[in-house]
Amino acid sequence: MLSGWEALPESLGTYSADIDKLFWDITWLMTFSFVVSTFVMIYLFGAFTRKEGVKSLYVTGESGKQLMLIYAPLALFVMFDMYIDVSTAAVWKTVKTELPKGDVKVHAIAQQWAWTFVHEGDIAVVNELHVPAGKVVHVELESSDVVHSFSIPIFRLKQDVIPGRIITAWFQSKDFAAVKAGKKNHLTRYEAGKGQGTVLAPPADEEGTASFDLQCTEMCGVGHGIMSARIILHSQESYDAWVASNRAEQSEVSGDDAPAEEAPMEEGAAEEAAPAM
Ligand SMILES: [Cu+2]
Repeated sequence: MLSGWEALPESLGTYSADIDKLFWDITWLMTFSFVVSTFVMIYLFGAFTRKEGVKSLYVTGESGKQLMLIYAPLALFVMFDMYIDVSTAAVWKTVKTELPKGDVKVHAIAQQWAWTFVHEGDIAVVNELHVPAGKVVHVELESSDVVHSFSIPIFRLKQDVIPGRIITAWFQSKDFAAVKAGKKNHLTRYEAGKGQGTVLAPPADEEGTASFDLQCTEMCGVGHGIMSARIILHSQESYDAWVASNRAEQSEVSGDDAPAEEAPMEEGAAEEAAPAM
């Protein structure tokens, strides 16, 4: 049973509410169109069914009244289309064609079936994207094998990741206090043996962080279903501390006087050195 079911996840990005508005506009326009056309069709089946002693009509659709019946609904649907096209174009421009100046840049490498995020200071982490809340983040997306899709549901961001190209996606979360206040305290997700839609408590956040789902949304092979990751939004202080401590750890790993086998390797840290950017 889907207890705790919600239509959409939290909306915590600067443009996520615009995308939700488009989603609901299109949903209601299509629902209206579907319901009206279905009822008209059912009515016509009954009204114009074969009747004893009544000859069928030969309708050419040329009289003024008949033309009205054709063009009035057509005009209505064209208006719906125009409304959707115009409002979509405005949001598309914001999300996809205009890249605002970035505060933070992350390089993301998709492969079957994991994400490697190379943060500032060459901090490479597998399946964990760390960013400061409230800042414009540029994510340079690259694939080392097949087409993947980078998706962060709370921002309503989706971007295909294409081998041979580097595509820059961007997002900006609400500020940290708003993110914390907006985070729902449950996740509806799959857990083996319990079935789809099981309500689970999310993993506990560390002080100064809030974590959310990040996933691949392109069928990219047999392990596609396990290609999920986390985005960890930090308060500015927490982010600065995270960068400082991980940068120090990484330089210890690569330092001449620190033998690699003694260097602490954080769980989830990349096995290999960060690729040159
Ligand atoms: Cu994938």
